[in-house]
Amino acid sequence: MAEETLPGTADDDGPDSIVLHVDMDCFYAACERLREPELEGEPVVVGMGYEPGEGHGAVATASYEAREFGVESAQPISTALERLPRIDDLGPDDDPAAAGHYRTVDLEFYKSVAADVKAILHDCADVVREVSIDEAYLDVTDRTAWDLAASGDRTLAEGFARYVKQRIAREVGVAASIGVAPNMSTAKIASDFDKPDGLVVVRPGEVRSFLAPISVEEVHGVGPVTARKLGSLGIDTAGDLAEADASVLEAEFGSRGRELHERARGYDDRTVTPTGRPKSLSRESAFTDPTDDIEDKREVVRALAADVADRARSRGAMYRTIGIKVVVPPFDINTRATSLSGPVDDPELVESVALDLLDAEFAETTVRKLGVRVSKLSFADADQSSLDGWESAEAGETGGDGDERVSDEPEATAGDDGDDEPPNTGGEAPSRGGQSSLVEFD
Ligand code: TTP
Ligand code: MG
Repeated sequence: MAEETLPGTADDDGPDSIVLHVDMDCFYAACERLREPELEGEPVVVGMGYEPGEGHGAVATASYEAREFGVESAQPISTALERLPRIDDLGPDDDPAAAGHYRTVDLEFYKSVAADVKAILHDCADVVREVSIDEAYLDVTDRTAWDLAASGDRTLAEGFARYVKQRIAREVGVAASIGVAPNMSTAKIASDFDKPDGLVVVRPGEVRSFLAPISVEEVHGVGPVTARKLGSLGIDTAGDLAEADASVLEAEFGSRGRELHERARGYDDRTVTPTGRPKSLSRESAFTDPTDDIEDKREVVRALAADVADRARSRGAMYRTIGIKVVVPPFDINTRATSLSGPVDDPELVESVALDLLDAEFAETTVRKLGVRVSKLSFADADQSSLDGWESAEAGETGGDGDERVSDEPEATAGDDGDDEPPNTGGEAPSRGGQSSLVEFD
């Protein structure tokens, strides 16, 4: 179907992407129901500190039945208990219909359920960006299409999303809400739009009209502070934001203002970048003072090589390229790499190739920072790699040299959803929520 591309409705350099945002419904409570099916349909609160005498703690999540009583995430447990007494503490005259089941957070169990969900997601998409324990973006552009299915009223993409949802429900037993859209920020809003058990599809031509009535707080990158400021400018909905004068927004919020304006108008050119399956594994280390001493440099490269090879092995990753990075003061970044004939898992080879690359060109160079990277990864055990991906918050780790970082990430991440940060904060600082920072070589 050769539809003309209207300015502002689609990107100009290719077909519209198909992004799924998957977010599990009342996830911890859903996990508790897996092992206690009798909790199905009951108000369930998962949190800490509800035992008599404990008195403090917070709600992690509440089932939708418990939310009816005004119980919600991050609430003090004392407030939750006032609104929804614990069923075990009821007296003989109390009404059991107005009481809830309280359970203690068991993160290990929830992680294991999450790993099962993520394995399905990796199976359904080529690119999966895991955002939190119960949330991920999938790029499925190459797996389905925006075309209408044979029935005529639904897109193939919708059928694909329904399939993902059903697989999670059947194989793991927990419910997901899914948003489908041509970009990440719209998909995220869509997944939240009809929770629980939602499936909301926003087709490429519908993005702006879908967003228009939505509160600005829902727009990616708008937190409470920005929302208040926007409110004072009379901007309450994404539609208001889309129609606002870009120069006014820029004056108030800088370049971020323009970005928020774009988002509200349905533009979001971020691509889904993977977390669960890194493209490369690297580690780098800075010298306190730049050095040209070859033995000092070799020693650092050996340690970095051992570390990278070790991590590759623990993730079940084989590599076909081994490279180094050499930073010459102040910021001259040099990378060199050697390609192998096939994938290997060979720590000694990582060390010898990295040392050869160092010796060949940088034996006498004064360096500020060195790095070692393995890339062109292939994974022997996909499930293990996705499980690791859950916990990929290790970037920004500091080591003995004070500026040592680890990266499994191909790119800087966007700002966290719902946070009051600029949507495209890159840079080397790790952002909130376990996202990684830009420490990739190239
Ligand atoms: P969310 O996806 O925010 O919430 P949810 O899955 O419980 O409910 P919804 O149906 O609205 O998506 O968070 C996922 C899990 O993270 C949640 O089950 C518990 C945990 N969590 C906390 O521990 N504290 C919090 O403040 C929040 C928001 C979540
Ligand atoms: Mg959730």
